[in-house]
Amino acid sequence: MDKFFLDLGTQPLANNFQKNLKSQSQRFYKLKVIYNTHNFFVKIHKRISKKIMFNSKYPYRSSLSKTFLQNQKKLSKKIKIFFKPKKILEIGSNDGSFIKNFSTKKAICVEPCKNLAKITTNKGYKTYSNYWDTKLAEKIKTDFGKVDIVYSANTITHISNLKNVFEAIKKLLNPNGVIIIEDPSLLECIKYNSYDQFYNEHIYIFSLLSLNKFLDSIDLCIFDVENIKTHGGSLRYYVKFKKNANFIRTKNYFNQLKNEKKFGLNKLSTYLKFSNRILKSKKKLISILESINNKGETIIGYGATAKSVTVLNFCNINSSLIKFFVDTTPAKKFKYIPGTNIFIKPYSKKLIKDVNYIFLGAWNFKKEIFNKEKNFIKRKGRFITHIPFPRII
Ligand code: DWN
Repeated sequence: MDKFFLDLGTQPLANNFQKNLKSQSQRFYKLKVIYNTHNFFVKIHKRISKKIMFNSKYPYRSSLSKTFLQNQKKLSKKIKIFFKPKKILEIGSNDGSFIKNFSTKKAICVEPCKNLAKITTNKGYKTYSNYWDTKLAEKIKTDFGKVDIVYSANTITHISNLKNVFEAIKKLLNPNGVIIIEDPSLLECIKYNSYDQFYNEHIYIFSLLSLNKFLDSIDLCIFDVENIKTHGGSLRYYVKFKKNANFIRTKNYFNQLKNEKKFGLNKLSTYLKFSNRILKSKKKLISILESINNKGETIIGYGATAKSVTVLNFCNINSSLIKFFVDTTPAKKFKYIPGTNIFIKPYSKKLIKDVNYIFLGAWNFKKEIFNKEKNFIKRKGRFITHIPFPRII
């Protein structure tokens, strides 16, 4: 049974960055989060058409973070050593941050956003600029035959029809093949109050509990999981056909399942408590920002993430509290954060030179950013974060 537990108000599309404020009168959608007591899935209640969200204007570029690139390089090495794939397919290849670790002869990309698909095509990778479904899987099978590894990071949670997603993968995967999926971890999200993982693109936030039950019902089996640090705490799932006897369930798998149950991811009360914490987090963040502004200090934001859009719109934060954001993404510069009047300036050290307070929009890259901004920290500049609770660091 579906149970509402969190109301994040009305939200614009998290990646709909606009050049002028007039077009900020864009559509807003109610954002409510649901827990299903039967299948343990946590999902948002309203689905927006994929064509509206993922099109040729999609700005997010996965190669812009060093941390992410390093993680993907490390995983690629592991895949080559352990699984020795002859053919690998990536669903949601973005700008090729992962696939670039594989030869163009072995790798196939699927990326519906044409602006991104163009990047991997230009690098010589066969890239299908289509939405992932059974029809596309059939086409790829005809063109290339079956594959040994299907990899997908931060994509499957964005697709509404999970049954179709996995039926499509099953069509294309060799009987001894492996599916590797990584997405934000529900356990980390609930533990660390990262309510900003919920936005229109993130239809689901997976747990091992929910995905396990679902995949089991369609003859697939998760045999291993890894807790990884990307995107504020993600889970990497290793999945095989049930009939494939090559892999057995690991200690990590059982530990994760135990931890999720121990934390209460299978209980509605856990989500209701989380929702209460989020209401407190909202009040506290506003009061911190207001008190700094009242002292006549300026606050700027760092990293115009999709997550920030949820926070800023949920907390009604505008440019009177955070003057502007800096961001390295080319397609976000000189635009406004969706739903707000906060402008995004292209990142430069100069912009940070004279401010004393920075709101960490990209809190998931805290380590990388702290490393980059050693001078700011040295001169006693302070960061503001809302994760795991609002505070000045
Ligand atoms: O699932 C999704 C994830 C993977 O990416 C998508 N639906 C949308 C997007 O979410 P996000 O925008 O919250 O992702 P990030 O990776 O947390 O975004 C980081 C942002 O911060 C980028 O706009 C780049 C920016 N940044 C920066 O300006 N300087 C990041 C770093 C590390 C920096 O040093």
